[in-house]
Amino acid sequence: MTTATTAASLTPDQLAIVETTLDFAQEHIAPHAVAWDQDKHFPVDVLRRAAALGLGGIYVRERSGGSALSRADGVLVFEVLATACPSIAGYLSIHNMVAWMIDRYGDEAQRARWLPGLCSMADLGSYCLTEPGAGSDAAALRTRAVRDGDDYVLTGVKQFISGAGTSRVYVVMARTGEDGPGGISAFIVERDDPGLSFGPNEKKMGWNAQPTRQVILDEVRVPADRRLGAEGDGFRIAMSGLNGGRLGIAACSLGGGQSALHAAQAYLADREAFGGRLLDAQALQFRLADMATELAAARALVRQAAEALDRGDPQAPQLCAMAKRFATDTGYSVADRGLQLHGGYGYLSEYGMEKIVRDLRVHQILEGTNEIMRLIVARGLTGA
Ligand code: FAD
Ligand code: 2MC
Repeated sequence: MTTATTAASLTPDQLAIVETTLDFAQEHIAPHAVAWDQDKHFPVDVLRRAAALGLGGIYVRERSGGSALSRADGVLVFEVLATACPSIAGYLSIHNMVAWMIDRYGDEAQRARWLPGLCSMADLGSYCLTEPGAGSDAAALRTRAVRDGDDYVLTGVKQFISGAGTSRVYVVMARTGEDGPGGISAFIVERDDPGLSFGPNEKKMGWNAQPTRQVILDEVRVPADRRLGAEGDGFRIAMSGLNGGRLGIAACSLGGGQSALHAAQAYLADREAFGGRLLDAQALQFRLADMATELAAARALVRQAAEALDRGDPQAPQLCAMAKRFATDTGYSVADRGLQLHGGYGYLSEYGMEKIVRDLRVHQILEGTNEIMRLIVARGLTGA
């Protein structure tokens, strides 16, 4: 949700995007978010409604059927959606990363084949990099894609895949060559390809409104035209997708934190103790002031990184890592303080606060842990 300060710096188009997305989030997501979390319900119908507003292919070119928005626009969308539910917004960010990768690195035939379904969200997308033995050290992945005539045969296991089982389109990073990042290629695998199966839906602390499963590839044979980009380019493609993905997750943390701040302020205005409103206690006002200040700082950094990515600044990967680290730590900390300000009620599910805390916790882990974000920033500083 934009504050008065950020609203002043938005273009009329961006203000319209924020307004439309906010209306959608408040009408179609917020009223159901707590129940979806409890029931572990993945609301694919609501995602398709979001796609009707252009949110299925946010960064996809218009001629490929997308909305052709910038990253600076995208972070506004994800912040607003996450005020209603960080888990739904987080999945949508991943889906958009997949759609963008196919638009950016695919050929005409691949764009024509997969983007209409992804943009309308008739088909959902998943991003498959992590493996049981390779998470932070993603370049150590062991899933193999062996060339066999006009086909590749993929074998391996992908771990923690968001949307898996429900998604139809999987961008899978697999090894076609030597050890290390240079031996990795990217492939598009479909849910119905023989040999593809899924593990059980993981039981998680948060992000319960979307499934997380293993993706198991047992000699999945795909034609060579399923390769995305050149052989050996898969790691760079995967990383370039994550630059934008990290901004999306950062923005989702801003949205979750912002809604926790609003809820805490409303709660303190309503709650009476010691002969007056809790909101009139200066100690608590100062807590709100700190929460608002930290969110504003994080929002400014996310925006700066998004603008850097939009203009192709060579420092963009470092800025995206900084923004992801800072905004996800800030969002989690603000949400936790918002819970504390609700006293015991913050701990009850029906108030929605504990859900925000649980949902935002994983943002410090996925799309590169915050330790890995520090590693990326430090490498940029030291040139190591
Ligand atoms: P590890 O790499 O084993 O790390 C363990 C700990 O060591 C961490 O604290 C880490 O920060 C630290 N560490 C590791 N290396 C270093 C280092 N060099 N310096 C300092 N600290 C270090 N992956 C996908 O590909 N697609 C998805 O859709 C997806 N969705 C996910 C959804 C959920 C709910 C979760 C929990 C994860 C998801 N992931 C997904 C995986 C996620 O990206 C990884 O969990 C993450 O990258 C960390 O990898 P790991 O779990 O193997 O931890
Ligand atoms: N943007 C563009 N290119 C990048 C890049 C980035 N952010 N990061 C690396 N590259 C390029 C790099 O420039 C190099 O290219 P070239 O060969 O042309 O020189 C190549 O990729 C190899 O990079 P490194 O030498 O830096 O590779 P290394 O193995 O040392 O470390 C590291 C890379 C640690 C930064 C990477 O493995 C990483 O980001 N790990 C975290 C994994 C991760 O984020 N997983 C998220 C899974 S998805 C998820 O969680 C979801 C919820 C969807």
